[in-house]
Amino acid sequence: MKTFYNHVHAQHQGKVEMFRGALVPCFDVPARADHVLAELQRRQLGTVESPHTFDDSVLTSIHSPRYLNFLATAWHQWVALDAANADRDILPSTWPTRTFRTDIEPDNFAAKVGLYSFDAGTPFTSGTWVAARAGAYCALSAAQQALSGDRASFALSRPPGHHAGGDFFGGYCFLNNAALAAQYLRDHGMAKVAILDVDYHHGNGTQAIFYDRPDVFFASIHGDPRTEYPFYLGHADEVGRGAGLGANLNLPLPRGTDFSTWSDALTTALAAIDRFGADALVVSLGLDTFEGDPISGFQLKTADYLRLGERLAQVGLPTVLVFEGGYAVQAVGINAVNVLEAFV
Ligand code: SP5
Ligand code: ZN
Repeated sequence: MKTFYNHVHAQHQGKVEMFRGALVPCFDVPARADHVLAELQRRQLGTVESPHTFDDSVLTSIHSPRYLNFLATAWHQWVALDAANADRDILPSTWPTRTFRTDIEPDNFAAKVGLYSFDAGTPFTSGTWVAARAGAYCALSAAQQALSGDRASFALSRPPGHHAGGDFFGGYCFLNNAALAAQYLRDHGMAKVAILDVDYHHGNGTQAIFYDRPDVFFASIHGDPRTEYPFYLGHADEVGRGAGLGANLNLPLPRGTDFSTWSDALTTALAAIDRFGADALVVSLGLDTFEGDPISGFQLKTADYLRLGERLAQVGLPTVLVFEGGYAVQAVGINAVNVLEAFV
């Protein structure tokens, strides 16, 4: 199994995020990905390669040109406001909620940041664009590997991606790595692609991107959005729209859910993916379902990730696994590599 990894992920190193009226240290730290890399190397599981690069047209298969232009120029615009901003991260503070217009991109920089985001927990830093783009290239390279016949490939992307929509960032995500991989598979001969999102948080960005489409099935097992982030999407009655009706499956579970209940939801999700008849599977592999995760509420144990890897392999499809959340920094490497090792 090949892993795609680019060390420039570490250039995305947010300082603080907003939590209950205070700025607290970021949970998405570079060490997360580096623990996964170290564990892959310790167990000698496959090879680690640098991603290929891709044309901008590949990114615009999912993201709007004006959003990509914002991401590419945001840091320059920020420092141009005030040279002292070079030592501060960009954090949104104003948003166009209901009744506001989003068709006009404001000239004001803070207003632009709000237009293209949905929370104050996702700092944009000097290295964010370079890291996010390299992470997207990891996912696309992993998709290429699946197309060339590999049974499984892993994108060790950071920052994560599943909360990012076609034109917004949030939830620590900027480019939707799993969506880009799924679209790449669609554009290169795979007629039907399934995405299974096992991150603790609902993959609102991925769901939104494919909500109207019959060719990409999205299934997600996550904390109930009535109490869990990202709150405003991920309910069980969201089943797709128009031509995409029936191609979206949400399985929200309460805080405190353990592996036995979680595993029943996995059975439901995998049965639906089987009925859909996908040619390939993309897994949004969040490890924040772990009992020791500092911001999440499920109770999965380290050994449970071996069971998850076995179940994913039993689906029998070419599979692209994409790293998402998982904030118990010391455990995330072992848990992620448990999935991968059991899969292969
Ligand atoms: C990819 C991913 O997993 N994104 C998750 C983003 C969650 N952002 C909100 C975090 C809320 C932090 N709560 C702190 C609880 C401390 N006890
Ligand atoms: Zn998460």
